[in-house]
Amino acid sequence: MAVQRTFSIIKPDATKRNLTGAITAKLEEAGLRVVASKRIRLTLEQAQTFYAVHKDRPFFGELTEYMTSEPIVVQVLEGEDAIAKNREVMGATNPAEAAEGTIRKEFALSIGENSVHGSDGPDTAKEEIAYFFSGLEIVG
Ligand code: RTP
Ligand code: MG
Repeated sequence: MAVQRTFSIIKPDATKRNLTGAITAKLEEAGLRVVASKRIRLTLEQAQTFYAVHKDRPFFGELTEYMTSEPIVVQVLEGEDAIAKNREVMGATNPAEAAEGTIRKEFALSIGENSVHGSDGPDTAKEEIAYFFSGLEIVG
């Protein structure tokens, strides 16, 4: 597997509880390198654009409100097989189903307030990175 980049978000429930460092440590321990990082506050319009794929789902309103409720930390992660590796260390969407040792098992509060986002494939990784970062902000 080649070196890949993926996009990660430390979500509002986690920044609010001061877990940015603890979550970043888990990502780094999994072999992922943080090659870009910034703390931002999403507008509702930005959250709706980012999660447009879920616009017809019943939780869309709740999800986009939540994502704007506190600052988030957006990151680009780099490493061997980074997309799958990040999904693995995040754990299942629902923390009740997440494996031991994963970020969501350890930190997530609920299926909605689940502490992290990670791109689900190469195309979304590319799109999501480009939505939040310019080339100059990513230093590999
Ligand atoms: P993410 O996109 O945030 O990395 O998470 P994911 O792939 O594991 O989950 P996805 O199905 O893409 O859902 C996106 C986010 O929507 C919230 N959600 N709430 N209330 C619910 O039933 C529900 N289902 C999903 C979660 O914050 C999830 O991460
Ligand atoms: Mg997803």
